[in-house]
Amino acid sequence: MSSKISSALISVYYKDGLEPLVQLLHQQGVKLYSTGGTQSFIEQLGIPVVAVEAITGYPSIFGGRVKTLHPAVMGGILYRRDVDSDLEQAQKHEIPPIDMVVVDLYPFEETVASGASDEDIIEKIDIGGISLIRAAAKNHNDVLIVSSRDQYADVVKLLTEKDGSTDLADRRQYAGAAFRVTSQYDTAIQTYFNPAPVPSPLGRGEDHPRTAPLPNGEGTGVGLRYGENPHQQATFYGDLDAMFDKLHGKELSFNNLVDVDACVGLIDEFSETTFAIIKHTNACGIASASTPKEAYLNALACDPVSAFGGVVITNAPVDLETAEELNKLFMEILIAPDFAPEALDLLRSKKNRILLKRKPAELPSKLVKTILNGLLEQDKDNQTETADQFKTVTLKSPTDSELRALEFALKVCKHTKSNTIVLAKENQLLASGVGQTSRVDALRQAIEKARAFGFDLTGAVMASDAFFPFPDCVEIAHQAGITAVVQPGGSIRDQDSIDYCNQHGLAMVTTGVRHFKH
Ligand code: 93A
Repeated sequence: MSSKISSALISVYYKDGLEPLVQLLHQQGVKLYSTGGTQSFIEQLGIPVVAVEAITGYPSIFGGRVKTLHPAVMGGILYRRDVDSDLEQAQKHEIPPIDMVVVDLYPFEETVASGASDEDIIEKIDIGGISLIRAAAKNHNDVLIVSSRDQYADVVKLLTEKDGSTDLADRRQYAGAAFRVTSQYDTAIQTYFNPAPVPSPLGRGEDHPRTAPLPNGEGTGVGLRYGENPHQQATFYGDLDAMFDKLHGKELSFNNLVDVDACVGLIDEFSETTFAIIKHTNACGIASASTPKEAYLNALACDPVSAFGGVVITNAPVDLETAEELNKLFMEILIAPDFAPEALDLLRSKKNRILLKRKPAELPSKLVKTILNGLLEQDKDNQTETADQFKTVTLKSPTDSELRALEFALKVCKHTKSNTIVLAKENQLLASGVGQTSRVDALRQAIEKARAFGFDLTGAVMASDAFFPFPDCVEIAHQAGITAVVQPGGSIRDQDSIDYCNQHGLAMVTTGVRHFKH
């Protein structure tokens, strides 16, 4: 139903951008009502405007807290133009119709962000404006609500095109936008009144607990110092306290948390005593051994250069002799299920090093990431293939030692960015090629790295996250001394790689399971 606007109430905090709308309404013969500051602004434009007090018969009182909160104003917006008794009552109480409402609310969030006092913030909780918006949106059958400065240009276009009238569909659309405005406004207020508890071990210090509502509107997150880079804001949503006790060190950063996540996923593949060192979510060292010290030293030996500033994780309690070795490394974080008291004393000697004691907590089985204007959800890659599931496809079978090395390499491979090739010997990573656009590049990178750190690849094994499209990888691997290979298989040219292995005495097993990680 098209209806012509004959009167409008305008009450806006920021006046900028308002002029073209006011000019148009004036040209279209709309009677304008307004509140103090807005009224002055309109008068300065030389446009006639009636003070809202002329409707209410009341001045603005209590420092402006009550300006438009009056039955004559709310009634003028809310009465139903098609209900006889409403029309009669409006007439009886001399309530003039208000067909359009334009509001720009007190800037609550902006005031909070400015670091204003509690008193000033409370004063910026808009009551009258929000009531005007809700009333007009409720009665969108008869009234057009403009609830944001962002809408001025569109409203000018609409009223120009329709010569000062609107359709019910237009008004309903603006009502929907209005309820979004009021909802977000109230969410900001409730967030201010109910800040998220600051998680003691891992969250921000008490200095500035910036909080944000969860994307689904429930609960709150914890503000981090910044995101992946200092110019990016960031928030963590979740309960780290359930996973770790922080025993020492500074606040965890966004990148720390991402690496901690990668570490936890990797170490959980291993039941024997294992140490892993992570840089940018990939393992730059990992080894299993009979003692924690040996496991750590073997992990470090893989790439002591990258280990600098890394995140270290173990599945074994840290004893003093291991702590003495660990203490020589500059690391961001050390995660362990437990620490011997003397080990903890020693490791605490470095001020910024973060020490996390891991608790036995269940992790979600799903993984979510945002893409484009939505999100993707998938099961986590919780499948790990063991030697008894390997299918030997070459004439030669891997030796027992090679089988154990292949199992080890495959576990690491699963947790390394694709495309990846992982080179290992029994219980120790030798090198990996990480996040390459070609598998051959990943292999070449791995071989070069292993040699740079003094490893002889003779008798080493290779794991690939996906199949070999051509036999070039097995050829390069063989030339480097590698003797056994694990890969998913499934390429139409599998046989070319198998033939090469058979001709040169390599053992190859397939798993049938790809482990891309992006
Ligand atoms: O303090 S209020 O909550 N009480 C009111 O009755 C009221 N009516 C409008 N604030 C009220 N407003 C707000 O005043 C509007 O939302 C707008 O932000 C502002 C415009 O005031 P002025 O026209 O005096 O600059």
